[in-house]
This record gives sequence, C-alpha cells and structure tokens, in this order.
Amino acid sequence: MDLFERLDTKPILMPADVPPSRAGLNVRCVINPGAFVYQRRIGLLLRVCEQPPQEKDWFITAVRDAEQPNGIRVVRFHKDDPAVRPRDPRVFVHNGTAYLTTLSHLRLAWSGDGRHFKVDPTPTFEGQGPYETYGVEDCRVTRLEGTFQLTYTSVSNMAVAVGRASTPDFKQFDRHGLMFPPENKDCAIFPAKCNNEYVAIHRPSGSGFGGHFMWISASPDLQAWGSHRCIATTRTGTWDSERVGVNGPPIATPRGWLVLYHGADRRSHYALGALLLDGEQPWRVLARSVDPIMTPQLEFEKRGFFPNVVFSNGHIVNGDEITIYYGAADEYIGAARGSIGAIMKSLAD
Ligand code: MAN
Repeated sequence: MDLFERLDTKPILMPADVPPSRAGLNVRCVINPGAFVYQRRIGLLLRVCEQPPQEKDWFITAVRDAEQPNGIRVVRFHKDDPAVRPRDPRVFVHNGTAYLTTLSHLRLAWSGDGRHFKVDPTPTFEGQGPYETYGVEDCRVTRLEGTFQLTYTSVSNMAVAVGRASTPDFKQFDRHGLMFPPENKDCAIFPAKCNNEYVAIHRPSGSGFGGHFMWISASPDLQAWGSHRCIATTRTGTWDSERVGVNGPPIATPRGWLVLYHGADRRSHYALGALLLDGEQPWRVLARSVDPIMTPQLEFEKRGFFPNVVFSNGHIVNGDEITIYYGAADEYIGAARGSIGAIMKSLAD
C-alpha cells in the first residue's frame, strides 16, 4: 500500500545539483531535508553528505577539525589494514573507533512551487565544536511562536545526539547545544504547546534493554526536558521491526496529533507509517498504522548509496494536502503528495 503520489518519477534534487562546501570534497548524497514556509516560499534544509575523492582499496573520509585551514581533516586507511572493517556503506570502524564515510552539513534550497528548488551555493549550517566533528544531519524545522526551531543529529566520535538551534530568518542562527544526550536522534518539536508545555518526540537507543523506540518529552522552556514516556516500540516481524523515528513536526488535526514516522525492518528497508496521538495528552496513542503508508517503489528509491529507503523529516501541509520531501536510497531527494484525510482513514481501518 502506498498513499503518496510522487510529484515526479525522478528525484527533485540530486548530488550534482549541489556545489561542494570547499575544494577537496565532493557531494556524495543530498537527502533528508527539513521543510518549512518562510516569506511565501518553500524552504528545505538539505542534508548534504560530502567526501574526499575516493581511491580504490582505501577508506577515505573527512572529519571537521577547527585547527585545519579549511576546517576539515582527511582520514584514510588502507583496506588491507586488519584494524579497519566496513560496517555498511555509511560507516567503517578503525580500531574500535567508528567513522562515517561522509561528512554532512545543512544547506538551504528555495522554491516558489514546491517542486523546483534553487540550492544556495554555500553551506547554511555546519557542525561546530566537539560534538559535531562528524557533522550535522536530518534537521526537523518547527515554526513555534514566530521562530523556527531546528532539531538535528549532532555526530562525532563521541556520540550521536540531538542538537537544537533556532532562527527567526534562516540567516542568523542561535545554537542551544545538545537537547538530548546520546544515543539519540530523530527529534521533532511540536508546533504548539500542550498543557502549557513544549513537547518533543525523539528516538533514544537502548542497548541490551529496549531498542530504537519513539519517546515523548515535555519542557517549560525548550531547554530542560522531562516527563519522558515511550510512545512507540518496534514490532517484531513487521516493516518497523528494528527502528522507528518521527518524520517532520506532528500535525494538528481535529482528532489529535497526526505523527508520520519511519520504520526499518531487518533488511534495513525504510518505509513510512503514522500514529495518532491524543490532542491534550499526546503521550496517549490512539491509533497506529498496521501497514506502511509509503514504501520504496521507484528506481531511485530502490537503488542508490543505501538501497530501499524512503525517509522523511520534512513536510508542508496545506489544508488536507500534505507534501512530503524525502531522502531516497540515502542519495537523492524526492517529493510526494498525500491526503491527511486518507492517512487518518487508513489509521481507522
Ligand atoms: C546511521 C545512518 C547514517 C548516519 C549515522 C549517524 O549510520 O543514519 O546516515 O550518518 O547513523 O547519525
């Protein structure tokens, strides 16, 4: 089952559409954009994944290093080195230290029609400090009280954690440090307060006990978070058996908060589903998709840097119509349109 109609059979953005951040790096993937409306234009905050030119028989990647003149350091290990082993196309490990094969930053792209985007020539938001030496990824954008709240993955050799920043205009950014400690990612803040508190969904990772589940937390000031509750676990034997995580910000509907989310199965195939949360007590789950509402179908969703992935962390809602922007096969960005009513109906069936 697939409730989303693709705007195109091809990606709306590909690596070749994005100029690299600096000499010595190439854009390998452009994926997982946050989405928002600002001054009547649709904005995307793209995740741009870069790497140095690759050579046969070598693992070659880049990490941020403030002491280098261009801000990055190239790391290379020969594939015959017994201390190095690949984990998957995204990660390799050297002597117990994990490295990403690409270094990500966030980049703005703007559109008048939601389909044709113009990508800014330079990075908008790059990793900074010790917790972002492997970059910043997968930004959710929530408009809240006239400001935009950005929640994204901060990655380093120390941890994967949730960073938060805010901006009034996508020019000036205030960095608020880590919002949730490791291991945690896939965080979206609600677009309005509930019970006079800010609310966020996030995805801590339990090792040994629990797993990659979705949690909800509340805060009086967006800085201190508490009242933690688990709202969705993985489900054995299904399309979301291994990992779940929120898409873009929850959507207010007359029946409660509609939350779109991604699920991964044992083959690491990524699909999308939905949850309906109580409007006043958002930790109460009223309904959850049994079957996915969007799965990899098109060629560019099934084949790429990491195959069989549709992953979204940004959408635009216009009445009943929802346009989701999504990472496809961890290499491209696609756009697809659906109906909120149809998703709600699928939850009731
Ligand atoms: C996983 C994948 C990668 C990502 C890292 C760190 O390996 O989601 O795309 O870079 O986690 O967040």
